[in-house]
Amino acid sequence: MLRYLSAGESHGPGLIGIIDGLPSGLGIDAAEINKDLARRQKGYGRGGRMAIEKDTAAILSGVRWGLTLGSPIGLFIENRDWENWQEKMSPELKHAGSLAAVTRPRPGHADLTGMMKYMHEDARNVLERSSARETAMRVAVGAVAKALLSEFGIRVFGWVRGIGGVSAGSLSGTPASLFKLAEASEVRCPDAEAAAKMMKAIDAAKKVGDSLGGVFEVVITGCPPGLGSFAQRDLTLDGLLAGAMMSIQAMKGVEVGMGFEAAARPGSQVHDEIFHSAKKGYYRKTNNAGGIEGGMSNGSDILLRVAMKPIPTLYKPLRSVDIKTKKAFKASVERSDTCAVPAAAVVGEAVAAFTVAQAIVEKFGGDSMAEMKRNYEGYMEQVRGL
Ligand code: EPS
Repeated sequence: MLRYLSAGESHGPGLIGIIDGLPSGLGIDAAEINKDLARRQKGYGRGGRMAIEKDTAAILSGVRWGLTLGSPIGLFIENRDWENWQEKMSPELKHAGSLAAVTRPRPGHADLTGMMKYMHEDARNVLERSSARETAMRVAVGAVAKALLSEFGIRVFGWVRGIGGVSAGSLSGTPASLFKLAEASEVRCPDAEAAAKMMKAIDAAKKVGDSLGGVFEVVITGCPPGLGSFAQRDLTLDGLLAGAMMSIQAMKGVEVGMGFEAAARPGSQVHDEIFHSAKKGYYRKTNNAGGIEGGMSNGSDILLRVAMKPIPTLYKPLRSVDIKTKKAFKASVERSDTCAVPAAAVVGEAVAAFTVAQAIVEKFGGDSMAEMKRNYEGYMEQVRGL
């Protein structure tokens, strides 16, 4: 079983991650992890924090001379901002009270319900962990998962489809070519014309202290047929991917393939017909299913589309209530981003990569890469023979 846990507050010393269940003999390069961490930090509309941080992952365990050992991998990402918060976020009692409590919960954030649930009178005790700072570790863990996937020819691409109601036109090209265009764009959108409009929308929102959400897409290529299962509800690959996406802060909806549009069409215009040739084996000319049928990957590209709500921290704060006085007040203002959809696309890639890596480990098992690859090759030969 492949799993991971993370820990760490937004303004604590750093973020900790432990990945358990990877086979031995997998090549891990910290530079590849750091590349994705840098991608997450970029994007038009990001706020002041990203100017402070320069996220890099230290590999503390589980890797020796570039290869996994089969033991748990420990990762650490330092928060540079910790320098400014050592007393304010200190674990020591003697520093208690060195920062005023946050008592005006932000609508849309975890603040109020988190205070109720954990019996806190200071929303900081909630927001420190509910902050999207945590996604830095998700991206590091996702980069490790991508290393495993690349051994099986699986690649994960993410880009932005829309921001604040501005949407890209129809995107044609291979996932790799769209990804290349997106990487060159400040809002990570392959459509340059739409990207310029998105940046204008971000400028306008920033000017009035507002924030913007949007939609990103993740495409996974090279999956063998048969990851996930129809046999048990908690094994369906679409269920697992949708759940993983929804677990990212601020995500409000996930579509697979044609998504919600399929609900409005007759079946004859939705389902992908099946063909066979000696060269290609079984194949489909369309991919409305988004690469998943019956909870299993079917061998086509997996297509996911995810909606992110606008970040709830507004410089033009919404109405809230002070939890001490119960009087109406404007919500607290924390430093924030105007738009983080370009960064969310990178986080989406990471959680998708980890979820598919879990399915790969589940299906092909093995304690070493050699054992896993043997299992994979044997299965692929069997599939080709059908
Ligand atoms: C983030 C770090 C945070 C925010 C943002 C994402 O840092 P700080 O709170 O110090 O500014 O910039 O998180 C939110 C806006 C949020 O509401 O959680 C990061 O590393 O991505």
